[in-house]
Formats: sequence, structure tokens, C-alpha cells
Amino acid sequence: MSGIKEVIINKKTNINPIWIMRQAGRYLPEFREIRKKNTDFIKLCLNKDLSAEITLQPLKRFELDAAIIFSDILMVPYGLNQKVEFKKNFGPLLGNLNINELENLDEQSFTKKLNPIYQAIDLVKKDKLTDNKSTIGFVGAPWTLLVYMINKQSPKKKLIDNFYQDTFLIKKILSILEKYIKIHIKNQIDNGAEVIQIFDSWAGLLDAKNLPHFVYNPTIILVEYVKSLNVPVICFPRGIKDYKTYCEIIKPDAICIDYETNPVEIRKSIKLPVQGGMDPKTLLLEKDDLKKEIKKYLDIFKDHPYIFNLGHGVLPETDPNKMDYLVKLVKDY
Ligand code: 1CP
Repeated sequence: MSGIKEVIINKKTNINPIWIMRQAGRYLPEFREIRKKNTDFIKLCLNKDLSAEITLQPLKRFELDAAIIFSDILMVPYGLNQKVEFKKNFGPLLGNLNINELENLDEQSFTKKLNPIYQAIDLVKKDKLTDNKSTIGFVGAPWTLLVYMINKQSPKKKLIDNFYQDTFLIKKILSILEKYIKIHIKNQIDNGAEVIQIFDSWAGLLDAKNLPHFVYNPTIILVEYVKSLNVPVICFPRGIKDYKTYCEIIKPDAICIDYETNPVEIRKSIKLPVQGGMDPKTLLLEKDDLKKEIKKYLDIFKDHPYIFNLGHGVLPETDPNKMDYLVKLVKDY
């Protein structure tokens, strides 16, 4: 059994498996080489051979315990026929939503459109590099996808003023997302994904009174669905203030924490296996300071089932040598 599953399923402590969010990506020169020649990001995600190759790139360099498939949470809106493009120096840009089109979706054409992702998972799973490792599939949580689908761009700056206005549309999108995220999860599992991570990157935008409607209720349905398929599920509700309540309500198999969350508090209040936490900016520090911070997380979670990861994606300016140093330190701890 992979280290990741030993922690999640058997609650093992002191083995410290490690994978890193965005481990396949822009900090790697071999990725940038491929990306330069493939300017259309969506097309790149739908190229099964390149997607599999990019997924495996970090495993060739570092002793990581998991492969996370090179894709994007916005492939679901794309599969739902919303226009999605990634503009240079801007980020994702989505097209208008057509409510009639949303009504006329069908399962087969969604799966057909996203099929190269599933083929890439199959390729990754069959590669020797993933022997004894976990192949991780993922989805965006309904709330985070709703944010992109209505906001049509990153809410980094802010949500559009009338974001909540069209309650009919919001309800419709959430019910469609529930159905199609499930299909996307099932397709990934059928093709070899052994763990599912649910990214709720914009959960932190909501205040406590809106969490039940937009985060808790839709996420519980997905978590129960993944569990019913006998696959472990990790949730990452980035930016929420109350991880304890989230865990009590959602009951994921493991919880991924962001870098603004106090790990000592998490260790005290949460019994579930924990993943992540360290600030991605730590990897930009000198090795001595980096080492201190890595040791801090490992010490805090020393008698707790813990998967090492960052508290958000690895930054593009990260030196791959620092990543190497990190992985070796965690392995030798
Ligand atoms: O070359 C480039 O410009 C593309 C950069 C890039 C990459 C490498 C994007 C654009 N997505 C990805 C891959 C990706 N995205 C993975 C691959 C697997 C891995 O982790 O190695 C994963 C899991 C994601 C998930 C994802 N996409 C999230 C959730 C995690 C998070 O970062 O909070 C989100 C929010 C997205 C949307 C997205 N994709 C890309 C961008 C620039 C954004 C927007 C982020 C924002 O709104 O600020």
C-alpha cells in the first residue's frame, strides 16, 4: 500500500509521505519547455500523452509518494460547454453561460469531451514510476466552480457586484455541478485514480452563515459519493476559519490545511489525518530557514497521521533544487 494510503486508511504515523500541490508545473524547466510549444492550456490538458508526461516529470526528479494528474479544475466547466481559456499574465477567462445549453447537456458528450484526461490517468497509473505510489485524481468543489462560472475570472480581486443576484441560475448550476462532478470523479476512478482531492480554493470568500448552503451541503454529497466508491477523499477548503467544524460536518478521510492556518491548533482539535500547511513562500528562503520550517511541521504532526504538502500550490519561481532538498529532508526525518 502506498504511504499516502497508509496514512489515510491505516492512520499510520511517522512515515511522512509527501506530494506537493502543483508539483507538475511552472517551476520545472522541462514543463516550461512543453508549455512554450503548447500555448493553448486547455488543449495541453486534453493531450493525453503530454498530460501523462507532465504528470510524471516531478516523479522522475524527486522521491514523491503520489502523482497528481496534470489537468485543471476548470475542465469541468469546459466539459459543460462553457468557454474556458487561460490568458497569459491574466489567468482563466470564461465565456457567457447559456442556461438552455446547461439544460441540454448529456453525460456521454461530457465524458467524450474530457476523455483524454481519463486516458492520461490510465497511462500514468500503468507507468512504472507510479508503482507503490498513489495516483491522485481531483475536482473543484461546487462552490469554487460556481465562483468561476459566474464570475468568469479569478475572484482574486473580488466577486462581481451582482454575484448572488440570479438565484435561479445559481441553483441550476449547483445541481448540474453535483451531477457532473460525480461523473468526473467516477471516470477518474474507473481509469486508475486511487485517491480524490476536492479543491475548494475559494471557500474562504464565504462568511460562516453562507458556508452551510454553498460549501457544507454540496461537499457532503460528493464526499459520501467518493466514499461509496471505496476511495479515500481529501478535502482542501482553503481559507476557511473553522477547520474543526468543517471536519465534523463533512467527515473527509483526510483534511488539507492552508498556510494561514495554525498547525498547532489543528493538531489539538482535529483527529482526522492531516495534509499540508507549510507556506509555499518558505521554499524561496535559504536552506537553513527552510529546514526549520519543514521540521516545525514534522514535529507538530509527529504522532499524528500526516502527509507532507504545502498550504497551497508550489510557486513558479521556486528553485527545483529546493524542492529536492525538501523531499529529501522529509524522507530522512
Ligand atoms: O502554464 C500555465 O500558465 C498554467 C498554470 C496552471 C497549471 C500548471 C494552471 C492554470 N493550472 C495548472 C494545473 C493544475 N491546476 C493542477 C495540476 C496538478 C498539480 O497540482 O500539479 C491542479 C490540481 C490545478 C487545480 C486548480 N486550478 C485550482 C485549485 C488549486 C488552487 O490553486 O487553489 C484552481 C483554483 C485552478 C484554476 C486555475 N488554473 C490555472 C490558473 C492560473 C488558475 C486560477 C487561479 C486563480 O484564480 O487565481
